[in-house]
Amino acid sequence: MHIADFTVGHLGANAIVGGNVPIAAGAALGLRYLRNGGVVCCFAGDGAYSNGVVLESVNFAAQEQFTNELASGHPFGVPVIFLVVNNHYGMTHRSDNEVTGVSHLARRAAGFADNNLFAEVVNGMDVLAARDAVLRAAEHCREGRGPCFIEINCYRYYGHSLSDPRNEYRTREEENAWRGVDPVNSFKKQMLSRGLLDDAGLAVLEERVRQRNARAAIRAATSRDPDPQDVIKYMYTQTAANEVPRKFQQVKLVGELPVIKRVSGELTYRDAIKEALVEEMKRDTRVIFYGEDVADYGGAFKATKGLLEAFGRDRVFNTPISEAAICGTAVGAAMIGLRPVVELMYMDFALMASDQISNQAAKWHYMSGAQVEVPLVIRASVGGGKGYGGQHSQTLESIFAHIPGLYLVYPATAYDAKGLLKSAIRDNNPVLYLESQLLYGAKGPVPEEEYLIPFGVADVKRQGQDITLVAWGPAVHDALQAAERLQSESGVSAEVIDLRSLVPLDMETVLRSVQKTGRCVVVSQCIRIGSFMGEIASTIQEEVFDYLDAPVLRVGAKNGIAPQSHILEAVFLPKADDIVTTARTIL
Ligand SMILES: Cc1ncc(C[n+]2csc(CCOP(=O)(O)OP(=O)(O)O)c2C)c(N)n1
Repeated sequence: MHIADFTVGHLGANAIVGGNVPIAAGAALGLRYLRNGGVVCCFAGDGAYSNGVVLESVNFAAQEQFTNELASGHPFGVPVIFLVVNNHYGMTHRSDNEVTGVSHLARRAAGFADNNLFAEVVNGMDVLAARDAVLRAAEHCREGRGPCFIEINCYRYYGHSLSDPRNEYRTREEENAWRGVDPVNSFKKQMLSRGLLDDAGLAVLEERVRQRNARAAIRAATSRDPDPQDVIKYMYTQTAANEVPRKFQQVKLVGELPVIKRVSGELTYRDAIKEALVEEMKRDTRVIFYGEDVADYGGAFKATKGLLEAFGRDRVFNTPISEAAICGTAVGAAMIGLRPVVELMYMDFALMASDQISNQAAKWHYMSGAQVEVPLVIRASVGGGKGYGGQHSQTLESIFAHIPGLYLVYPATAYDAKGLLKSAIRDNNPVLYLESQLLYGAKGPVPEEEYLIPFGVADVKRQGQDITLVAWGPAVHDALQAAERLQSESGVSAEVIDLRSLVPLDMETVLRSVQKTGRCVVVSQCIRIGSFMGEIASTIQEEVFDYLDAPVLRVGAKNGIAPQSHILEAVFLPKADDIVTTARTIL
C-alpha cells in the first residue's frame, strides 16, 4: 500500500486486493495503441485470484477480437503478464485445500482462451527461474501473443501484518521448511558455487545493499512533513488536453462519418452526444471508445451508431459484460496516456464497477501526489421514467457526488450535452457523465461551430424574481414546466437554475439567485433521503440564511425503490405538479 513511482513505470500498489488487475489490463490495452514495445507485469496474490474483477480482467485481456480478423487494423494481443504471487495464504486463509478448488491457480488460465493462454508455474524461491519465466512471458507479449499467466510459487515468512502471530493457522515447522529454500540465500549459494562471486565480493555487495536501504530510510525519516494546508491539494488536476500533440492528430478514418441530421439548427440530445464523440475522436487518436454493445449495434440507446464504421474497431469496440473491467481498464489506459471514453448501459451498473470508479479512477491523482492524471469519461445512462424498475432506473448521482476525486456532470439539453461531453473528454480528471434516457430524443439548438461548456458553471435556464428552482438532469424540464404554471396560474416569477455539473458545483449562482428571491426549492429525480438535494439546501441555509423568507424545500422521488409499473412510477418520480404544490407552500 501507498507505493507508486510512475517515473519508473510503477502504476501504484493497491490497497484493494485485486483492484490493480483491471488497471494493469487497461495499461496493457493502452500499450497496444502506443506500440512502444512495453509490457505490463501485474503482481497480485493468490487471494486476489478469487476476486471477480481479477477474473473479469483476465477475460477482458484475452478477447479474441484483439488478435483475430476483427483486429484487421492491428492484430496484437494485450501485452500483460498476470503474475500470481502464490504464497499460499491470503491474510490467514489457505489458498490450497481451503478457499479454492485448485491447487495451482495457473490452471485457471486455461479457461480464458482456446489456446489456454501461455501459463507457467514457477519455483518462486529460485531467483533465476523466476527471472527466466518473466523474460519468456515478456517476449511472448512483445510478439503480440499476450496475455500470459505466471504462477510464482513462494512463501511469506511473516504475518500478514505486525499484529498477526501466525500460530493460529500454521506451524513453525512449515515456515522453517520454506526458510530452508530461501531465495536470497539460495541465490548467494548458486553464485558462490558457480564462481560468479567470492566471499569478499559478496560482502561488498551486501554492504552496498545495506547502505542503499539505510539511505532510503534516512531520506524517508528526514523528508519534510506535509503542509496541513495541502490536505486536499491534489484532489483534482487543473489541466486539460487543450492542445493535441502532433503525433496524436493523425486520425485515420476507415469509413464515412455518421450522418448527424440537423433540422433548423437543432439536434437531438442523442445526436449531440454522438457529435461530441465524433469531433473529439477526429481531433485526438488517444480518444478510444468502448462498452457493452456499443460498436456494430451503436449502444443500447443508439447514441454511438456509426462510430465503428468511421473509426474502426481499433478505436471503437464491444466489451464483455463486465462493468468493473470496462471502468478499470479505462483507468489503466488513461494512466499511460490514452483518453478512453467508456459506456455503462445503465447507471445502476456503475455499482458493479464502484471500486474502479470510486477507489481507483477518483483516487490515483491524489494518492500518487499528482504523479499521474486519469483522463477518462464514464458515460452512463439513467433509465428513470421508463418503467424499468428497481435495478434499471436509479438516479444515483448523489452516491458518486460523495466520492472526492470524480467530476460529475448531468446535462439536460442537447446544447449542454455536446459542450459538456467535449469538455469531459479534454479534461484530465475522471468524469462521470450522466445521460437521461428520457431526454435522448429531445431536440434543441446546437450550433455547428465548435464550443465547450466549462464545468462548474450553472446555467440560469429561466430568469425570475420570486422563487428559485434548482435542478439538474431531466428534472430541469419539470422545473421549467412548473415555472410556466406558477407564472400563468399565480403570477409568480420563478428562476430556474440548471446546475449542469454537480462536481464541480457552482453554488455562487444558486446563492446569488436565492439572495434575490428569498425562496428556494431543490428538485431532482433522486430519492430524497441522503441525496445531493440536501447538500444544496443545507449550503443555502449556511451561507444566505438571512436572505431566506422560508425554509428551503426539496422535491425528489419517493423514498423508495423504483417501481416497474407505469402507474406506480408516475407517482414515484417527481413531476411539475409536485414542484408547483411544494413551491406554493412557501410563496
Ligand atoms: C477487496 C479487499 N478485500 C479484503 C482486503 C483485506 N486484505 C488485505 S490483504 C488480504 C489478503 C490478500 O491475499 P493475497 O492476494 O494472497 O496477497 P498476499 O497478501 O498474500 O500477497 C486481505 C483479505 C482488502 N484489502 N481488499
